[in-house]
Amino acid sequence: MADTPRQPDTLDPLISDRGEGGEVHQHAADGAERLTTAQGVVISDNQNSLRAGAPGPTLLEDFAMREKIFHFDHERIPERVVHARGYGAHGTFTCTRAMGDVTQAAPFTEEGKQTEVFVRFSTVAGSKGSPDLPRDVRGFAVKFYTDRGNWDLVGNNIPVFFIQDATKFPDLVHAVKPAPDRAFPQAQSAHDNFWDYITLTPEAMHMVMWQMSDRTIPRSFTTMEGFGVHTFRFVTADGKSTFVKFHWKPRMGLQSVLWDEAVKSNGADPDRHRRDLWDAIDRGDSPTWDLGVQLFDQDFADNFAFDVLDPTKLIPEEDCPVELIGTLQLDRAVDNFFAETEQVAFCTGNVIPGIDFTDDPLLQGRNFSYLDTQLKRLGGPNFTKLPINAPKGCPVSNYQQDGHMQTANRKGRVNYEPNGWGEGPREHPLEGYVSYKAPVTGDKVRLRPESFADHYSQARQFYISQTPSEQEHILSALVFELSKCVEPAVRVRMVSHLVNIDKDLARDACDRLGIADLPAPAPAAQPTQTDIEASPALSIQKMGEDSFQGRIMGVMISDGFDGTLLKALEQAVTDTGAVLRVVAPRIGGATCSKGDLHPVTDQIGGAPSVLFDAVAIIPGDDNLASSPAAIDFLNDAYVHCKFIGVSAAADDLLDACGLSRDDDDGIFALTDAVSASDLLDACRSLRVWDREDQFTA
Ligand code: HDE
Repeated sequence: MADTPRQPDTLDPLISDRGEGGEVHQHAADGAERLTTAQGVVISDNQNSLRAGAPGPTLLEDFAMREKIFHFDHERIPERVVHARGYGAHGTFTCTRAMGDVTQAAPFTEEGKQTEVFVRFSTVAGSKGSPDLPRDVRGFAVKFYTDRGNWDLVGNNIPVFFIQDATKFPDLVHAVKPAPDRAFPQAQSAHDNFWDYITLTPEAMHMVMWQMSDRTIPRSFTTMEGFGVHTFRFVTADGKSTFVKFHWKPRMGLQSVLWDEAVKSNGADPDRHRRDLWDAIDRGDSPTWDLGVQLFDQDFADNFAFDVLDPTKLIPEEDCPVELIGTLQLDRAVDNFFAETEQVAFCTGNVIPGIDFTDDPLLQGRNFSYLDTQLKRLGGPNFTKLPINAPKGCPVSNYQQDGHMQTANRKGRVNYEPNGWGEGPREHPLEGYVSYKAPVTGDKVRLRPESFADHYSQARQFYISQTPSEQEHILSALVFELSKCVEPAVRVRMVSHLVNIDKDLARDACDRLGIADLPAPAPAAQPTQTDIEASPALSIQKMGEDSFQGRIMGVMISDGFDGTLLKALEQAVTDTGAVLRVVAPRIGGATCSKGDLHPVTDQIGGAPSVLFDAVAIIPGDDNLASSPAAIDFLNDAYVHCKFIGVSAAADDLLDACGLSRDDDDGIFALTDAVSASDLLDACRSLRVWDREDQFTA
């Protein structure tokens, strides 16, 4: 639990007295902690710089002021070139199935073994201060502090990537980031440069379908999956290799928000995702994911319809099951955001015995990029000495020395190896990391393998695996994004790719974009496999968790509300393991019909219903029917397909929104404890998707 913040009125008072010239001095009482310079000199006055006379010119010799401002001037470090906006937490990985038969990797050697971890979630395109809910891929990077060294699994919440070769990455990122002349749009792909690049890059089409789906607007970090993306190798101590793909499965189940919610949420609470994680840990909820692996051998790889080294392809769970081998629990927020979340340095090259790379060309390029970028960002080669990056589970001993901010040079004269002084560490051929002996042959060429050439079949598979509601979301996302493109040719080019993915989708896109004729299909290196089967595991709605646990119910009340009913609702919410937030016209509280003041968590204007998973409305004397914020609260909850509980006193507000509790299965009459628990029961299915049928695009 977080420390209780100190109340302002308990701050140590400064004692004020007057100097000989009548000037006021303030100082702390004896025993209070002293403020010092970085050199340890106690500071006498932190409010006034040293001046020649008062008022008078400030003196250069004021070393305390110069040091303070010098340090402040250098507080910022370069933000990450991608994934700048992120949020981290500490936790534990627990092995639930020993994997010694396929890997010697330390976290998996025995059931029950625990390994400390640090996880950083992120968006990709936005800068450090951008909002949490743009349409964007999310990073899901995990640092395992194992007893055989640090292993970083630097993944995303989408199992495939836009490109097949690392050398294309700078172009992709330039295209999605704000244009260099106008410096907008921020944290968005809805612009010409992105779609211009993407439509000239057919290999991106599979990922684009994921990007246009609800996967890129997750409800929270805690309701998204994570994927290692590349095929890696598990390797045993005697050198046997098994291919492996990593999956993180959220215990809360998959859940996303609607685009309109995301847009409004970014205004109402741009920190929504980080706040959600912080609050969940603070409540003691310990967000949890299972680690799953898809294991397969060369034979499977040779017979699989796509190349397992192609990062734009996935292996459907139906073809190769995901086996659960451990759990990740986040239970400790950072003490300091900068020291930990900002300075954490993930490197795909950080592997341990038992984990090895494959020839996936994206992975190979990443292995260069991550180490390189940390040097720029953290200012020198000694970032591994920062506590968040230093191994915790094993000793570190080598002859690396000096460099910026060195804190751990060896003692004595020996700084090389081998040495005849009989001192210092030596390599160990058996315990040390030995690369898998993968055979390598071939000409030195710049050539994409033919087995990477099918760019549309898995894009199609993803689309046909979605529910009609999810397909509609993909279509409207495409229409939204392409409508932001000023250049008509870019829109047409994208539709020509959609023709290769799904003709109906392409036709609907034409219709909604106002493109008169369906364009010819984009030239395809390989034709789309039209017989490809759906994979239900790719759909969020099909994989929903059927639980309201950890979700947030927002109840709107006003003075004179029914206190007994609110209590009943509160109980039902608590019984479900959910959280209740109480919204009222005034933050100071609302008085129930019996005259008792009830605390509230949010004021109506600052808590639109987009911030909640379901809502209830229990008005009092003020029926809220003439409050624009209350009308928006209910209207939005309705169009965002949320479950709604209403007391009889909410009838006028329902009227004001043109709604009635009789014609919607998702609107519940709240009268007593039973109806409150019925509402919470219904909330398990999270959304009333049928409601979408009545809305037109
Ligand atoms: Fe990254 N990526 N990436 N990436 N990536 C970075 O490293 C890069 C890729 C991912 O929370 C950078 O420390 C290249 C795939 C995450 O600190 C940089 C390529 C996947 C994070 C970099 C890729 C990722 C990064 C920027 C194409 C999913 C945030 C800051 C070959 C498997 C880690 C940094 C954190 C960060 C390079 C593609 C995930 C520049 C060259 C594919 C989660 O090194």
